Amino acid sequence: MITDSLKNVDQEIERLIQREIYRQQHTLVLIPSENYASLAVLEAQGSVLNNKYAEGYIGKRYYQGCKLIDEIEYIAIKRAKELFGAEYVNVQPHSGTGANIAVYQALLKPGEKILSLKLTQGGHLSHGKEGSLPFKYHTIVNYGVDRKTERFDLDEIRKLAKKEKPRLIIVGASSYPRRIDFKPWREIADEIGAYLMVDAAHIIGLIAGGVHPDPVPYADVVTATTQKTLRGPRGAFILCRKEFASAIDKAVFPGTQGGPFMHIIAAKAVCFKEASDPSFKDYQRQIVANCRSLADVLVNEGFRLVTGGTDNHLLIIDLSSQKLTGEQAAILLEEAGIIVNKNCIPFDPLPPSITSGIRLGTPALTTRGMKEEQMRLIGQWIGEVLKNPHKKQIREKIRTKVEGLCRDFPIYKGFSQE
Ligand code: DSN
Repeated sequence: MITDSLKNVDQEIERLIQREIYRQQHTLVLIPSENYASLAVLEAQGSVLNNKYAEGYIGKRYYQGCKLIDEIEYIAIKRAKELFGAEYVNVQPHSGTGANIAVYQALLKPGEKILSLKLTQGGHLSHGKEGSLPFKYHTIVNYGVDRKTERFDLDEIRKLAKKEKPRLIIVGASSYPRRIDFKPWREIADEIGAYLMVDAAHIIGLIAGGVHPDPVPYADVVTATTQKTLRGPRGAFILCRKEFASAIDKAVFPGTQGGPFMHIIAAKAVCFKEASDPSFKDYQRQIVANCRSLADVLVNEGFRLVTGGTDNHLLIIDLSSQKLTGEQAAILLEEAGIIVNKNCIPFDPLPPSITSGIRLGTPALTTRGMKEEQMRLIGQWIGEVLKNPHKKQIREKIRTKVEGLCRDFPIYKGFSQE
């Protein structure tokens, strides 16, 4: 049985994977945290490295048979260090949330305070939302964005930091469409003697491509995922100053994880190699150019964007004046083959399960090779669908156009196009 193909062993799952290939190929993915990993990344991820246990770190494993595993982890670390200019790297975290929890464990004592961005104004669950692990073990204080500009107001954040005196300040967001300069955040952290952690999960590819300010010179610790703008496997890594290396390593293993996923670490190494290629900079530049172009079309179509636009890979449409909720808009767009997610706007009167906004991003479309010309089309289609919520025939018409565009920009050449 172990040499048989998936098709022979489990047709139910194989069929669903085939259908998912079809879905990915024939829809336009505008979820800013999604992307298409290369076949090389997928190959490493699906390799026999899956079979190996390697608890511990290079040269200090709790299992035999780890010589090649050590080489793979060494290469992944070396490439990440070079790519980001970091003093120290841990490539073992299974996920972004896991990496963040490991940082809290490494830097904080139970009860110590964290200052982070409010979830409903762009933050992330793992930055201390009620019900999360950090919420249970730490005091969480949130900053938000300015009501008028919808951007960070550093004077207000400095005042809050001085009043609350957190031990850790987290900068990082899941839905903040503007560039973040990390220097003033470092200054605020220094003024109150706090650690500065940057959660760069969303923007890490932009940072690697040189199209977003670099947090590494300013942060004590940077966490990031590999599957988003970095276009690698699902997983995470931590960059830190040398002085935190041992605490971070211990917090990842055995603090919060057991055996590392060596097939994923190999795929991370491939992803870091791909991100070091000069063409990756072009890719990142195009992500940002595409997002600006999409924003311009949407504004021309009459939509209000949170902060008025974008500097990075994502934007948020405020639908309050369209009399549509984010949930309704996301469902309507999916019917037309356009995949987005509902998202709170700052000071949203609606709960996160409904929302007044949708979040759109361009990393996946840009991987398909789409440029400004396609963004203009897609922006107009989004406008047509959202301005005609009661017209099913419009969604059907757009769906046909979407499929045509998808055929012109295949994701994986040679994969089933049916
Ligand atoms: N769930 C991710 C996102 O979509 O932004 C963050 O982890």
